[in-house]
Amino acid sequence: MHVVLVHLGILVYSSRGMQHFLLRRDWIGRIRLALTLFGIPYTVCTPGVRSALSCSSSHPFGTSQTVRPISTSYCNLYTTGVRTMPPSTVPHIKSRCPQYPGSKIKRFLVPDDKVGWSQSWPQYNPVSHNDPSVLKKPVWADPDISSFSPKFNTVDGAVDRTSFGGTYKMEKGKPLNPHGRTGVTGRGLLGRWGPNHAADPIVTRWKVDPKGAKISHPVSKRPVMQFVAIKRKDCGEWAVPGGMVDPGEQVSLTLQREFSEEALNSLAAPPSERSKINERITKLFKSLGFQVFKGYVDDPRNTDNAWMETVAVNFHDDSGNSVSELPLQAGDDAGQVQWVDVDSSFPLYANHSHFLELVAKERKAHW
Ligand code: RP5
Repeated sequence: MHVVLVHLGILVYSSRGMQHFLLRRDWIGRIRLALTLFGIPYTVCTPGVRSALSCSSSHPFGTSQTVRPISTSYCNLYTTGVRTMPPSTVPHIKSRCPQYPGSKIKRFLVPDDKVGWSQSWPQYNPVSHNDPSVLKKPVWADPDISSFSPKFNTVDGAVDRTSFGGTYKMEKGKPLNPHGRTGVTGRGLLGRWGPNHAADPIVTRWKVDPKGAKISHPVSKRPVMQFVAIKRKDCGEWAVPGGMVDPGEQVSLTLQREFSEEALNSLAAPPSERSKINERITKLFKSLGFQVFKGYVDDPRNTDNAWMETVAVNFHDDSGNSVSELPLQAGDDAGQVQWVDVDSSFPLYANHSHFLELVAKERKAHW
C-alpha cells in the first residue's frame, strides 16, 4: 500500500473535449535520456496456462442493442458504441456472469429487463457472498458493514466513497450498485462497500515494419496500434495493467505505480533498481496523456453493494522510441506482459475493450 500525495499536473481540455493531463512538453528528450541511463532486460512472455479461476463464463440472457457482441460469450467479449455507460442505458453484463469469480457461488440470474432497480421484481433473491479474503480484515478492505459507520457518497477520511456516476442510493444501510442488479449481495471479492476506485494506464505505440513504417490493417486500412497488456493471475484474462487507488493516493500516481508493478516488475527489483524504475516511469508518465474513460467498470467481481470504477488514461508513444523501448517484465498481479495489437476481436477483462476502442477512435487507428 502506498499512501503518497503528489500532484503531477494540470488539467486542460482539448478542443475535442478530451481531458488532458498536460504534465510536461519536453518528455521525449527526457525519456530518451532516461532510457539511455537505465537499461533493464526485456522480456516478452509467451501464452501460458489459463487459470481455473475464470471470470469469463457465458451469460444466458441476450444483450441490448446498444451493445455489440462479437462472440457468443457475452461475459467475455463485447464492445459498445458509446463513450460512457450511463446507468439504465447499457445493462452491465460481466457483472451478471452466472459464476462469481474465485468461488463456487452462482449468481441469481438477472435478465436484461430486470437489471434496473426501478423494475419491480419481488422474486429477486440474490445470493449473499463475502469472500474469505475480505473477511480476514486486510488493510485494503472495509470492516463488516454492521461494525463501522462509513460515510457514503463522500470522501470518508482517506477513502473516496463518491461515485463518478453521482449520488448512489442506499437500501437497508448498504449502497446500491448504480448499474443495477447483479444477482449477488455483499462485497464478494471487493474490499469496499460501494465504489472501489481503480486506475488504468493504457500505454500505446504504432505497429511498424522493420523499416519503421506504420503497418495498416488489410481490412480497415487504418494503422494498427499496440498496447501493453498483462495476463491477470486471478482469472487468466488479458487486461490493461490497472489497479486499485490506495486511500489518499492521486490517480496520476496510481497509474504509474500499477504500470511499474505489473508491467515492469518494480516490486521484485532491489531498492536501488526500483528507485531507478520509479524515476524512469515518473518521467515517462509526465507526458501528454489523455483521459479515455472515467466511470463504472463492468467487472465480474461487482455485486449489488460493491462495484469497480476507474479512470483510464492513454499514454501514447507516437514516435516509437520512448515507451516502446520499456523493458517489459510481468510482476505483482500479472502473470505475463506483452505488446498486443489493438483489435476488436481481442478479448479483454471487464470492459477494457471499450477503453481500447475509445483510444483507437481518438488516434484514428484500426479497431
Ligand atoms: C478493473 O480491475 C479495473 O479496470 C482495473 O483494471 C482492475 C483493478 O483491480 P485489480 O487489478 O487491482 O484487482 O475493474
